[in-house]
Amino acid sequence: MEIGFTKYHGLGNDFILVDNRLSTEPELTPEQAIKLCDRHFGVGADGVIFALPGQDDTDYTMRIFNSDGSEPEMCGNGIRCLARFIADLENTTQPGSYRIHTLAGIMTPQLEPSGMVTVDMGEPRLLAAEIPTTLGQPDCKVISHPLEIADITWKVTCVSMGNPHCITFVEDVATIPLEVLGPQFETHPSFPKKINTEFIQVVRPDYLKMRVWERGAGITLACGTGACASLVAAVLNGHSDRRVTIELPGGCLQIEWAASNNHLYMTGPAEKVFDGKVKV
Ligand code: ZDP
Repeated sequence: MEIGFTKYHGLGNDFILVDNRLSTEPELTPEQAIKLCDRHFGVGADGVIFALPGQDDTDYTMRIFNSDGSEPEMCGNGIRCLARFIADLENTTQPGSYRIHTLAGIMTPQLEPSGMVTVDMGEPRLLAAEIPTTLGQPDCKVISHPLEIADITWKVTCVSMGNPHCITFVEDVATIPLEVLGPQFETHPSFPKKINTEFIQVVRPDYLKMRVWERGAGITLACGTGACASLVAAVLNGHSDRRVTIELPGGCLQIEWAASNNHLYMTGPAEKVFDGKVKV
């Protein structure tokens, strides 16, 4: 079988987008997604995203497989790419917004006249049981909590943006051996659904630097849900303002945690790379 796809990226966090509007089930299996994401034997991507028909009064449903075939609840850079993909499918250049059903609830990406995409990412979840993590008490927040990994006691803050994140503040993100630490955080028994791991350097209260090891995908150049979770962690620890620029290896995202409604708003680019067809 041959399948059509379009490759997009948000700050180098890259995805294979599939027009899945004719079926309510993804047109690829997780095994096929693993093969297509392979950078040597496939198309190459951090994940595969399906644009499915909407449900519960939404315009579209988004599903995503990580490059290891696991299915996360949400994907921040991915949903910006999905919004751009839908606008391309609908053949519209009008700035507009979409209501997208995800496993983490309804998200609303908005195409800006500038070409950027702003997404209402909803509210963060902070209780240990909601992350989920076994650190601390189930009904308490996990803020600057000790966690021993690789013979170091890290002070971690946990935030769910629908998917789970563990954030650690460090002096200098450049010196963190991410490929060594990432897998140990990801699979630590304190995180029953595994974890996305962010290291954050506070440059100024309005400017953070971030490096990320993603659950199911490893080192990526950017992570939108991770950037949102990291802002929440920075505010909870008294390190930053509620509106920041976050610099990732692939570029910058603007993130705001609105005091008025507790929602996170993420603004960043989403760019088409190419269309293709591939045998699966
Ligand atoms: O939670 C997970 O398993 C993540 N790997 C999902 C992907 C997150 C993403 N990088 C983002 O931008 O939020 C797409």
